[in-house]
Amino acid sequence: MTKQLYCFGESGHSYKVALALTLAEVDWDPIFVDFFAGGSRSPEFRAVNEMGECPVYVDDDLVLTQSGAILDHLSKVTGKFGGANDREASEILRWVLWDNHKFSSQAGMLRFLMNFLPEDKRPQEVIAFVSGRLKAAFATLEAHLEGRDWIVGDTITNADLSCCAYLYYPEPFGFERKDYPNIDRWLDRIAALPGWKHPYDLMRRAFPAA
Ligand SMILES: N[C@@H](CCC(=O)N[C@@H](CS)C(=O)NCC(=O)O)C(=O)O
Repeated sequence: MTKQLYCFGESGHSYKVALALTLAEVDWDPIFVDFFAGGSRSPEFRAVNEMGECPVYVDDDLVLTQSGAILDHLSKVTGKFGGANDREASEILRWVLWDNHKFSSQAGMLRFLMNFLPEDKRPQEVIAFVSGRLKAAFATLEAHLEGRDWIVGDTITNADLSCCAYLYYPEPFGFERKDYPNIDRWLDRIAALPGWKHPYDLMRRAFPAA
């Protein structure tokens, strides 16, 4: 049976998994969740994921949520992106946890507040606070990538797939690639991998292109 991913184009957390599946050449079908119309809050969706979040990965009787857990599962199945040894696997986990706590979580929230909320509902104080925290996280990643091609080891891993998730989107949230040359080169490196696709080319968007 083809694997399925509950997702939507604007969801960077979903993109992590969509990209892992695509780069690993696994057949999968997206199931569109109309997030901005409350799709992740419906009783039907809650029955699929009690946490009310995308992505949800379905493979036969396996239903798995949390992008980090899904990436880890896919590595076990495909043998890809999980690191070369136990030490690298622990390093990858460290960055995936950091990403979920400090990086993609804040980037996703900020991009939502600055682009998808109606203009008169955008909370400027919250935007300023989250922007400051996200800037510090960008500095952490930029420094780590100094002299490195990949976040962990010498090839792409789940650490890269997790951390890059929000950085190819066009909607502004204070991230300019020119301000972070190491991140800029790293994003080009990922995008040059055979089979790479932009999130909007992998998953249906809720907001069509302007
Ligand atoms: N840590 C989760 C975050 C997932 C997440 O926040 N997904 C967003 C869409 S990008 C969502 O569904 N949010 C619903 C909500 O916050 O109510 C993961 O990595 O899967």
